Amino acid sequence: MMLMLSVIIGISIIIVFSVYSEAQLEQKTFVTHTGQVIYTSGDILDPVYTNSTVEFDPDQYLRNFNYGRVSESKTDQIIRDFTIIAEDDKIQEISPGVFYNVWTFNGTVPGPTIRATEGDLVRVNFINNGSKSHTMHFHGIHPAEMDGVFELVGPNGGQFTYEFIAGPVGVHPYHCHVMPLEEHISHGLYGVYIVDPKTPRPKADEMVMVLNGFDTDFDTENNFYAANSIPFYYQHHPIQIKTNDLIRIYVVNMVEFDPINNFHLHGNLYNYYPTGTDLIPSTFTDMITLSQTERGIMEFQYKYPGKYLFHAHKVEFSEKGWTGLFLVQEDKENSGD
Ligand SMILES: [Cu+2]
Repeated sequence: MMLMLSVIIGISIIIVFSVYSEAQLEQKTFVTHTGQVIYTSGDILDPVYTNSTVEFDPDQYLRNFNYGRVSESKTDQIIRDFTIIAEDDKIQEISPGVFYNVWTFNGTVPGPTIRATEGDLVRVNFINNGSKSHTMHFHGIHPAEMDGVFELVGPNGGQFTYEFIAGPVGVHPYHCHVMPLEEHISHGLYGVYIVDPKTPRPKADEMVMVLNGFDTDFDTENNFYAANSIPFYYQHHPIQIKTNDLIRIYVVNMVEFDPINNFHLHGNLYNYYPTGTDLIPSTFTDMITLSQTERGIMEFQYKYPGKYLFHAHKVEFSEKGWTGLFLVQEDKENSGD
């Protein structure tokens, strides 16, 4: 009898607990000013993306490189074809409960990381599905008519093919160059373009970090800052790396409105290659300062396992989201123990 009673009480507790847990996970519904229905868990720091029109995962973006569709011409020229579609009507929850009209290349801010080897023919089929004119302006060396400044690409399906030889070696930004530039960049029309040397750099755990911000109340000051768009993301989802692994970060500062940004690494120093154009680092430091579109390559290895911060040492930026963590785990296979 007592056993029976205990079983009944036990089952009741489980039922009550599971109903309670489900209530805790209940999603809230918001209707935006455009009439779009969006759901959020209401969590304070970890945004949940249920809006199907814009999906952005900083973990996926971090190590995702788009090498294009590769072909070879009769003269052995490597050709890399990319298709980039601009849109300007998407709403994204850029911080929990904060919805912002992002302007996107291929649906995300930043756009895809385009990657080629020096000397390849890069061909970008650009389609503007936005409601305003947009372009793609690549930093790098190319003919004037491929510069994406004077050749406006009209809205609702306008097209343009950018074609140039990849170079110089390094890490470069690309962005829309239509006036008012401040508006087109700050809404999110930018991304990273990497040109690899013909003799590849040493093997490494490679990642891309775009330092950016969002002015959500349109007062020409950023309300949020981040590495890869989502404030505090890598603080709550630390980037996992291994001791003694060579880490290579392609870092590009795209913050609008503020004259400088910077990158500080804890418990370590890094070799820094400004613009990535030289294969010999110019400095060994734990701190670089970058103005808009300034960029470079950072390389480092962690000797000791543990959690290490990386963040803007412009503290205002780190307190508004531009901060993250590396979780360094012991590489037992290669530790030599
Ligand atoms: Cu634009």
